[in-house]
Amino acid sequence: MIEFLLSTLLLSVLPLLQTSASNSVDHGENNSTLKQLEILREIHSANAKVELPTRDASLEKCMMPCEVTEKLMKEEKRSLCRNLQHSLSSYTRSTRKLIRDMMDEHQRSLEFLSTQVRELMNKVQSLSTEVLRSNAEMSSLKPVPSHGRDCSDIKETMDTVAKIPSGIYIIQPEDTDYAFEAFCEMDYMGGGWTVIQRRTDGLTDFKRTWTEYTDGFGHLPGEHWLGLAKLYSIVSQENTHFQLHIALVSQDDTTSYASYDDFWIDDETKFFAIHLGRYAGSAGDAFRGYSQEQNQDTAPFSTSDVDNDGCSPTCTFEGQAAESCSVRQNNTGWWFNQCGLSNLNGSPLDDVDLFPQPYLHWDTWTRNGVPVKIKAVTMKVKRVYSTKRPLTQVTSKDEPEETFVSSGSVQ
Ligand SMILES: [Ca+2]
Repeated sequence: MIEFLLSTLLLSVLPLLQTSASNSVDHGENNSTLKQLEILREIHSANAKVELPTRDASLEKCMMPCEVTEKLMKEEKRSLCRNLQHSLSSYTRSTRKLIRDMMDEHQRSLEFLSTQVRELMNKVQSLSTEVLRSNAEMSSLKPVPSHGRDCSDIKETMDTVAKIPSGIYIIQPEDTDYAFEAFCEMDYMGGGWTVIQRRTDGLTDFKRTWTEYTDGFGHLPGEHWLGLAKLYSIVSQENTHFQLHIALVSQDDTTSYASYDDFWIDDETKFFAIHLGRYAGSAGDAFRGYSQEQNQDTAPFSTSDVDNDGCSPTCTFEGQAAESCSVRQNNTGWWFNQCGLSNLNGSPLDDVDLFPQPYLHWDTWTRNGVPVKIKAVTMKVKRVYSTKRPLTQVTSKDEPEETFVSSGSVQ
């Protein structure tokens, strides 16, 4: 059977080989092809002579052709094997390289992730430490879980039991349906002071809108504005009136103060207009200034977005025309009146080189005729108990007393 197939194959290949050989002979190029052709001819003639033998006889008669065939097949097989081995080894090499590259890539990714995790762990650690430290620092500033109508009320009701410290307390003024936190100064001048404003380090932005000045902003233990709505609820309680105390610190660490024996504000429908009693102090009555044009008493509150400053159409501030006192003073809120001599909410102008003036204004506090540069201020209110003097008389302009002077005067 094999011989038959081989013979058939040779018959079909021979003409091609002959043609190829003749071409090669013509050019004298390929002797090996001729040899192969000779071998194949031999095989063919041998096969042609052979009548289909019996199995036993064929083994003997086919010795030569079979050997050649076997040789060719072996060579073919070896060639195939070599190719296969080559392909396999090449495939193995490329697969190994691919795996190596992937592992390297994974290793790099793992190292990157490890670094990330380490950095995150460090951050978490440092944040945890920070939180613990903050908690430890703030524990002394946590609001005391006691209620009073204001800091004076808390001082009176609690201080009879034990001395109470300054700090944040929860207060709920009379006739209000909500409680809020406020900083109470319990040591300063007899204690019981509700802080309504504090400036110390310039870290709180006082460039704020009407809503923010109404609601309050800042950090109660540090710089803050309690809020006009809360202030109104405190100072408008029945059968009370409040003293306002303004403590000032200059940039060269001298202190001064201004005090008003009565202080209240209107509600929001009247833009929280300020009402001041008689002045006492060492810093001068900057709220009223030196003339009626500078008088901020009874002035409504103004912000950059709610303008009640009385500049119509403009007024002069520091030698320049101003349409809005708030805008001219870096969008801060105050009881401006054309614009007046005080603004304790002032903040540094964005371009301080152009306007290097101090930003906290209490311009009746002067030295050598020049307003003192102020770096810190606290505004606070305290209940004043005097049943002898109704509010209408407190603001009277012709009732001098030992400490407080009548409205319009400047010390
Ligand atoms: Ca205006």
